[in-house]
Amino acid sequence: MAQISFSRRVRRTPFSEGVEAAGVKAYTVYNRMLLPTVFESVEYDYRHLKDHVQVWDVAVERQVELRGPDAGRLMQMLTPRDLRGVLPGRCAYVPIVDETGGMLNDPVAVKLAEDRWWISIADSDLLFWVKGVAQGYRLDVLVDEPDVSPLAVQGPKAEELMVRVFGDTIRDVRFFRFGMFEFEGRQLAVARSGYSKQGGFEIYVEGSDLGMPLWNRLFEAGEDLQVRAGCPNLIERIESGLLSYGNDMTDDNTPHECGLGRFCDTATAIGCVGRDALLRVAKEGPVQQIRPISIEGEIPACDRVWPIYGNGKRVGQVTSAAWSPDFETNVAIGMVKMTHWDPGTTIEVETQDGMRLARVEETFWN
Ligand code: THG
Repeated sequence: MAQISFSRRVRRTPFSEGVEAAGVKAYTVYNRMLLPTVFESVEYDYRHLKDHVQVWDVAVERQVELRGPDAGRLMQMLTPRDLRGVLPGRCAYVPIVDETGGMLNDPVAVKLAEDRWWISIADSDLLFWVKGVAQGYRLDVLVDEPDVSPLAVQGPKAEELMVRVFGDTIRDVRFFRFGMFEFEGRQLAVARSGYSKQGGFEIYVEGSDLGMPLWNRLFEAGEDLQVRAGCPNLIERIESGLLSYGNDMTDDNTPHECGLGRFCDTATAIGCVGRDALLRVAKEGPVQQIRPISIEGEIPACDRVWPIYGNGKRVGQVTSAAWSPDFETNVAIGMVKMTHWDPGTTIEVETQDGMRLARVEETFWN
């Protein structure tokens, strides 16, 4: 199989040295930056994540910083989630939509202060859209990408490891909140969050120079906890129903189709650019929606859209799939038309290796 070449256009991260020393076996490119995908093997990494603790280089979760008097107003223009209840010190998972109600990104918004937000983005060029909106509406706000690189600590022993590095008060940080914690004389935002359902934290490492010192400190402190380098794990994130922008949804999908209706308050999100479009589609309701799907038999890597058929007609597509050792089935995420989205419905999935029998499930596997 051919390799993908490295160059300046694919950015390294402040933790790349550590990732290489840990024996990374594969990367993907995300926000024009390297994101590890495999260390030992996807299945080995999965087992270790669920049993121990891992340190993840998720610097690709780039921050779009909004700073100035209009930061809050701009933030609310970007999302149909009503942000009035989001106080400084809190994070919020926020669908970002365009003027048609199409998904542009599904980031975590971090409210640092009334006049300062970080938007911790998934893989799309959101900075351009945010700068465009700010300029188009002549808002009094600075929009840029700061030197901030998240490092995630995930797994059942994550809290124990974090206590050893940041102290006992890290235990008081609640889910989707953050506190400021000292490392080498600098203050870093540390949130209880992350792209797994195994529990853990994300450290927003401000200043690339701190990257390797923090990486090394975590590995020294966690030796007896069997800490390993890890990365967002394909199997675990499908089991957990964590969506991947660009894979499971694109700008062709509304938040409601993505099952993100619970993060929309379209009626009260005054100023949201896509509000009118979403009010229209929300009234009718979506005609297709993300569903958990189990697939029978052997499956290849899901590196393309797999059409779904029901009664011989196309009724959707699978966009993520993997063998789950714990649930002993292939777990998958797909977009399914209303006629076939009820749990228990039997469907067929067309992989590059042929047709497979599949079933729409009631819930994700967590
Ligand atoms: N953390 C941070 N930035 C990120 C991600 C992250 N940017 C890219 C990508 N991940 C954005 N996508 C997601 C998807 C899911 C979640 C977070 C970011 C997530 N969802 C939980 C859920 O769906 O159960 C919790 C949502 C909630 O209850 O508010 O955590 O992982 N910094």
